[in-house]
Amino acid sequence: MPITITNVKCILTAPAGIGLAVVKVETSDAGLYGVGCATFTQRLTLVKAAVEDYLKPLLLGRDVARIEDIWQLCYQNSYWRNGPALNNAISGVDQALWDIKGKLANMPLYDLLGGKSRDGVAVYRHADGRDPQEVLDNVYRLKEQGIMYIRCQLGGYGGLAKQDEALGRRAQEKPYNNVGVYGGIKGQARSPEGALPGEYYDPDVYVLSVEKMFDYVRSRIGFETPLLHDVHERLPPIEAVRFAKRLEPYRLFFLEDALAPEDIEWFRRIRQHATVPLAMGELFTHPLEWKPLITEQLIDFIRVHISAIGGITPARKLAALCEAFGVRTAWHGPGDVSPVGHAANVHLDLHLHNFGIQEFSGFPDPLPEVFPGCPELRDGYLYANDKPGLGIDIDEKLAAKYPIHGDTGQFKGGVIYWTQSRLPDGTLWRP
Ligand code: GCO
Ligand code: MG
Repeated sequence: MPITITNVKCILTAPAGIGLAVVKVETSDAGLYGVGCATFTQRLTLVKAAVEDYLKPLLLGRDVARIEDIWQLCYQNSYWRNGPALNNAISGVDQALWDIKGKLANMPLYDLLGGKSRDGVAVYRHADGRDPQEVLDNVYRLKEQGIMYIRCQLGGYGGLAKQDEALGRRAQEKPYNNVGVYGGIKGQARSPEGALPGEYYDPDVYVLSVEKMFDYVRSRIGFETPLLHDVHERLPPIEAVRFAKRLEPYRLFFLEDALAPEDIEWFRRIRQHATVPLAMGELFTHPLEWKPLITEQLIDFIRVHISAIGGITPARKLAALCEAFGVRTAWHGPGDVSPVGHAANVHLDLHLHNFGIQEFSGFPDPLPEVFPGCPELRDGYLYANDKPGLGIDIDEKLAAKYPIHGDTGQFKGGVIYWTQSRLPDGTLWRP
């Protein structure tokens, strides 16, 4: 008698101030359930509706064992497909079904997938700062914690902020990434009279200051510490080509999101002019975005947000495609991946031969309390516990104490600010 799905629900919670979405799939076997990450923090209630209004009626009564069939069913059921909201909803179900399968097999997911290829997952963490010295201070701080790979950002992503009375906040004083300044170095953008509110930045100031920052850091720590940088799609394509070339002397481990998904054909130009290893993918939702980059070896690390491509089922297939072309994994691992999603990252990282590196944003309190079983970080490596499935749970009662709402750091009353990035003349530029 198959074990069947009896309930599918999407829990929204913001214990550490960033909105998270976790799907719980309950079954006909009393007490047996699975959890999965569905976190698209900018549109959480959309994901919840997709799960509870559409996937739940589709899935009730179906056999929990049929993960592949259920994934394909959810994927094509909406006819239009490959968008972030629906993919995240599917991911929540998919990860929960893998969690259930591990529990039934009494195996941690990494074992179910074929066992460990390594015993710990090397991570990179973020060193941010308002000036090169502050970045350097944070590099030293992370090295003292045993972190071996370090992403360096000068004032968040690319930009700089402009005080914004209309939006009632001083973005540049808002801490971001826990160490940096949200929106970057203030006071260097000029904008015309009457310019609209937004997170202003100047691409020229950005590239010139980051080049100086790496020169400053490298000249003081040498070249033994692998450093990374995230462009976050903030440059016109030709400027990204020039920037990649200019960063070659600083021997980066990788340069991330040098281009926006809309400009991926420019990776061919970057490859022609620069040898810096390239990482891309956190914004991807459609296979046609990653296929050419992998099959033409235009990138070196795939950076997808696993729930944004539909979960563990597609991630395994993507990793296999990457292995055939010498591309390694570097799954997206920011604060807007739930601890359940981080656990899924780590199980895949432990198993996959072509693992590259794992981004890790940390589990600030009270996340470990709301999500018992979080992977543990020790001396630069993440470790999953050996419990069956994903090895993590959600305490629903505790989660309910941290409702998502306007001022959870990313938006007020549903309006997100940090993605309202503008060039000095006020032109909106992708965030
Ligand atoms: C990263 C990402 C994030 C994103 C965030 C969007 O490299 O971790 O760029 O910082 O900006 O996940 O919601
Ligand atoms: Mg990024």
